Amino acid sequence: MSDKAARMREAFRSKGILKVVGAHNGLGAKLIERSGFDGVWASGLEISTAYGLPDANILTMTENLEAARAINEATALPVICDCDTGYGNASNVKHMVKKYEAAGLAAIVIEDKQFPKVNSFIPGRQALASVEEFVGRIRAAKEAQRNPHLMVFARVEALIAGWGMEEALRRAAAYAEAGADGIVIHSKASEPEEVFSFARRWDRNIPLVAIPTTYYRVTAAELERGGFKMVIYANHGLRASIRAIETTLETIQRMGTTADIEEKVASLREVFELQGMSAMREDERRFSDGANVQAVIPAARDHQFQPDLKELLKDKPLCMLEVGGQTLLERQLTALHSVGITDVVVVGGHLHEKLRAEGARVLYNPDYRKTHCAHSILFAGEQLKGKTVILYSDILFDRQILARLLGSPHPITLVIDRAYQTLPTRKKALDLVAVDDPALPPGSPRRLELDLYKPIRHIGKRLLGAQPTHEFIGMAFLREKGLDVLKRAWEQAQGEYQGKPFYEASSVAEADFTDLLRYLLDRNFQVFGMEIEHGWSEVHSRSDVERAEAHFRRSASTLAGVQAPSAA
Ligand code: SPV
Ligand code: MG
Repeated sequence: MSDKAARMREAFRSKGILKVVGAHNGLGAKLIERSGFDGVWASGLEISTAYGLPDANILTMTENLEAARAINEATALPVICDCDTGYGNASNVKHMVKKYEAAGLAAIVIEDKQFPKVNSFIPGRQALASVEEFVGRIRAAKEAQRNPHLMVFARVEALIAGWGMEEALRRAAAYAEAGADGIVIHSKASEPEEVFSFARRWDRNIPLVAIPTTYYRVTAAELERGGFKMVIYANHGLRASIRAIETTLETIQRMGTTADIEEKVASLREVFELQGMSAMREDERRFSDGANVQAVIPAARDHQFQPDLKELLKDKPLCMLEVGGQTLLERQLTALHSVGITDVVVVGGHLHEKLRAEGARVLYNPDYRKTHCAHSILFAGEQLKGKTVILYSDILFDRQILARLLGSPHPITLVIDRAYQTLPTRKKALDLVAVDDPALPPGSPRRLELDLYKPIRHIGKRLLGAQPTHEFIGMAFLREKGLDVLKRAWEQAQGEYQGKPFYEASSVAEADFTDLLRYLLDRNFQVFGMEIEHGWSEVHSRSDVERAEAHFRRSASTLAGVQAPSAA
């Protein structure tokens, strides 16, 4: 039953007394739902107060409807709407019912006073409508409704206006006769006796509702025993929040700091939870480019051959190295998550027992000493399916690069950096790339199209006979076809190159990913490079670590801790 009106009718039949609490916005509704109540009262008093205005029909029907709509949309609970007098005569009521019903509200309550009304607890000015005229409003409401489940409650104000019990009963009976689905009998007495005596004499088979604002000692169980089917705690959320806000403000003013109240107020985490932030993040993940993409991080290698990291890496693999308070792997996982990639396989080897990869699967390549990167990537074997990101475990990078990479239409795309040519010479043998499209000579006209993806001609540590144009950064994106081709190539190469060197590797087992890519290029399979300029760093030396640390310090101070730095 998705219709809240239908569900509420059902609840009246199947449950004991329904407990309903007043709200003026979606937040109130959520808190009420979280506390296990049966419904939300879209209270005129609360909504007026939230605007800082008297509860006296100052707000228009549209404004009250907007508030009720926001309340309704924030909760799965049925919302019972305080519609005051119905904003005029029977014609106004008809229009109003159409609008409230269309907004999916479960019930409306109209009171038998004259428009403009004032709140029932304001002495004087509680002028009642004539019974006949109000009966017209009820009949108009019932005639206007299209959803047979929508409940129309008549609220009897005779006790409030001081017209006595007989008048209250006479009116309630007339409204029931006119088709009202329930009666709210309102009272400003400090004891419940008045409403109990009404209920004792009530002989119709439609539910009675109490609003025990002034006779607050009464319990829900007593009201239930007295014949009531619903109790509305009309304004207690509002009143509680006024007091809590005031106390907080007074403390801040007096202390000149929020230090004393930090522990007493709701945490931002709780606030985000109430907003539905985690559900939103989950949606973003599901609908993002990265949904259905997996990642493989080969992290099996012993990087202790990097001399100035020897000390730092004596008891952990490189991906567990902390840079700026987080390990390389944590930073990579955060970047992957930020583009929606949550299916991550980390292939460990050297000191794999020290791998901590929260939310990722860790595979152990026991042959890590005798094998190399290509083996580690393809070691994931059967577990590799569909779109796949390959990410070397020794790089930090701007997550925008990763986000852009996922947009590549090509079967295999490598991220290639053209800035490498301008960098000081590095000791390590680099993964070099040559593409057809060299840098533009000075004086070239501006190009409109950005040739983001460039066909790769050569790749390797040495490019025999070709001028390197880029460096492969250790990040690649394989679409389904690219992954299939890579897997098949790996199998073929095992047979073809058994016992022989494989490009720059002394055997296939020791092949680097670039050797395997070369094998593909030699078989005329087109691999593309996505060009970048800077925005990443390998971590192979103490100076790499220091530069990265400085970067994270700078980003943290620029962003003043509001947002995570963008480099992974
Ligand atoms: C409201 O909450 O606006 C009500 C209930 O109408 S009472 O304030 O008790 O009249
Ligand atoms: Mg009201």
